[in-house]
Amino acid sequence: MRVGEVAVVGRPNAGKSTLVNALVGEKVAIVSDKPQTTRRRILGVARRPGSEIALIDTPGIHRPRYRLNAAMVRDATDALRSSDLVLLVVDATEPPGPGLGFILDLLAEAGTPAVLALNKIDRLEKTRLLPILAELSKRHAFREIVPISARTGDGVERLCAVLAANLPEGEAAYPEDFLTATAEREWIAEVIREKLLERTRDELPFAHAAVVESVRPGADADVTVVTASIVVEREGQKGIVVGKGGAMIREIGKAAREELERELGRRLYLELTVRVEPDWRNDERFLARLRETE
Ligand SMILES: Nc1nc2c(ncn2[C@@H]2O[C@H](COP(=O)(O)OP(=O)(O)OP(=O)(O)O)[C@@H](O)[C@H]2O)c(=O)[nH]1
Ligand SMILES: [Mg+2]
Repeated sequence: MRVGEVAVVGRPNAGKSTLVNALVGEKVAIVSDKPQTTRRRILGVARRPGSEIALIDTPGIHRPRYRLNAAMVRDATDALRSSDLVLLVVDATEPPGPGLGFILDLLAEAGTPAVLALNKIDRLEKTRLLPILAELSKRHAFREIVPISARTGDGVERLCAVLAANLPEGEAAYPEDFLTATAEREWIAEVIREKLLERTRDELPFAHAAVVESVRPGADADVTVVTASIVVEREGQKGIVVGKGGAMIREIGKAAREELERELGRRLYLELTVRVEPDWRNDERFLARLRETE
């Protein structure tokens, strides 16, 4: 068996979570078209005959301006240093800039072996691929560079084989049906965030958090009652999330409930509210509470 931990790192929005979901074969991480969607490490186990790959999805590495972001970047760099292998995901449609240079410096410094996945090739003309591959191979001694599309699945199985081949031999570390370590209430909060991210723009995607306050059985035995809140920084943002006559928050709640009911296989009653916590992104106590479930 090839077994080990692979830290999936890269710039925000490169497609790390999409790729982790594709490799695992189940949705273990939320995805959105906004940067900084993933805010903490997420484990997803990918199994193939002869291999068990513990993928650690991480927040995109960026220049942090708040304590929240400093903790996100720390999560990513810790994973990069402590894993058996790094999988660097690069968006092929973005010109390589200083942000990528910073990650390559981290890689060189950590000395962890690394594979590069050049993602989103479905959006690239074939003739443009070669010069990008040549440029990236000059920047770091990658074990291998694999062009992929996490969205269409193109190249993903080849990448999986490359990852396995670069892991040590060992014995399976997780029970056969184990996919992720995310606790249920944490996952509920993530799905709420995903539905909000799908429907908002500008500063809101960065300025919100979701907190699940309680999960308990309802009066009706087959219903679970969840109380949760979306936290924003200002009254104006609260107005946007609530929407006209409560339309937006109802829509977010409905979309989250429908997905969660499908995934959890039971009925949910989701009580969703919005509240303002000024400057929560710098509030150590609030951030500690967000991470409590880890
Ligand atoms: N066209 C195309 N889009 C992709 C591909 N992979 C991911 N995306 C899109 O890119 C966006 C970002 O994807 P995510 O998986 O959330 O990216 P991430 O790297 O996890 O982002 P952060 O968590 O914010 O760091 C989403 O809109 C995805 O649908 C791909 O192969 N092709
Ligand atoms: Mg992500």
